[in-house]
Amino acid sequence: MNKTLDLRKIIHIDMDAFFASVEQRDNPSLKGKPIVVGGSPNSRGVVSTCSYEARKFGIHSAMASSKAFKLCPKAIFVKPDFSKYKTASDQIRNIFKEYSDLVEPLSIDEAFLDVTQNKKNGVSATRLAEQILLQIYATTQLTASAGVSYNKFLAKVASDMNKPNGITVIHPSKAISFIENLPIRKFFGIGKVTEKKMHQIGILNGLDLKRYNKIQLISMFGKAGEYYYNISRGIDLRPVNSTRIRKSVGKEITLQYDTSDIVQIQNILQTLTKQVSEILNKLKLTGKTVTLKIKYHDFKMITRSTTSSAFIFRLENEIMEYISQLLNKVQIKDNKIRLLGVSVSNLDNELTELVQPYLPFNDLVI
Ligand code: DCP
Ligand code: CA
Ligand code: CA
Repeated sequence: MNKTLDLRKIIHIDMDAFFASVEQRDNPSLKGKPIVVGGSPNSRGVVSTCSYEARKFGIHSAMASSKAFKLCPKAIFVKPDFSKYKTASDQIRNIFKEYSDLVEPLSIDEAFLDVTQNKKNGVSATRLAEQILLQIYATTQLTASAGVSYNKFLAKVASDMNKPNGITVIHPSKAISFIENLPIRKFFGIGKVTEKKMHQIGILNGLDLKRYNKIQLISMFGKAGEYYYNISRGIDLRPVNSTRIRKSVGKEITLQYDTSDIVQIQNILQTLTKQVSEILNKLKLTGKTVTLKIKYHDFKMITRSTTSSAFIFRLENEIMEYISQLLNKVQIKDNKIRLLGVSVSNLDNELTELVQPYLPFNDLVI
């Protein structure tokens, strides 16, 4: 594709306050009120999301529920019901497929659509986005927002500009000035850590970012530097991928109480290993690499891996044998553990298996 002449039409759709909106839809007494979906405030639970009414109090995803309660004591706390969210997620994906064959779900509540070639000939991308939002509402009674532009980066950033129930179009002629004025915090693909690093060296917006050349950015940020260089110039040639390949299978869990009890730790790892093995079996996958993840009481996180030369990891016992060896090599005694994870990667698939949407089960407690 010609770098300077990217003539695609990309739409990014993202549901508004997704879990919270589903709960308000299904229980009208919650409508118009500050509600928090997630763990209860008197456990170690976290906020999955909250209604827009609750956001006014400063509550947001991944915040401790106890803190959310302090910010807004009158907020109503609702336990997540993942089966309802999955149903709505499937419904919106079916709608997307009516518009294009090139649909890439990015998580449970959002997707990219490449509508350069679409199934509703002769209609502009903006009109298509309007139709999709209307159809989502008619089918699910939920609202979504859309971003329309010529690449994924711009479409994704745009969908967030006019929430809820809004459409933002970034025309190619406006893209450069839009990016120049965009705060780094809003850049899709720049996480909190990188944002902080950029702020420290005075990169606050797209224009600041553009002042650095490619070599400087790569020396500061590694491979991602090239991506930053390109997006600051409105260039993002990543295709919309309707067939992403699964890269790993993993399970992790936050413990209800931090522990250094080795027997308890082994039991939990056995349970996680069993779950991972079941998924591998179901998908008929084997892997070469086993990884143990540990987060300590002080939030320090480590991962330890073993890679075999062959695809040998599918069965529970085989995976567990290596997990136990990895566990033997890590320090536990003086630092209690708050989270454990097991994953198998380097999979043998050439499958066109869709990546399962990541469901943040941080709140799972055993
Ligand atoms: N989610 C979660 N834990 C997180 C982030 C999100 O459980 N740390 C869940 C709850 C959200 C859903 O994923 O409803 C979608 O996440 P979004 O980031 O798209 O947030 P929302 O849809 O809730 O709000 P917005 O309207 O800002 O998109
Ligand atoms: Ca959303
Ligand atoms: Ca989302």
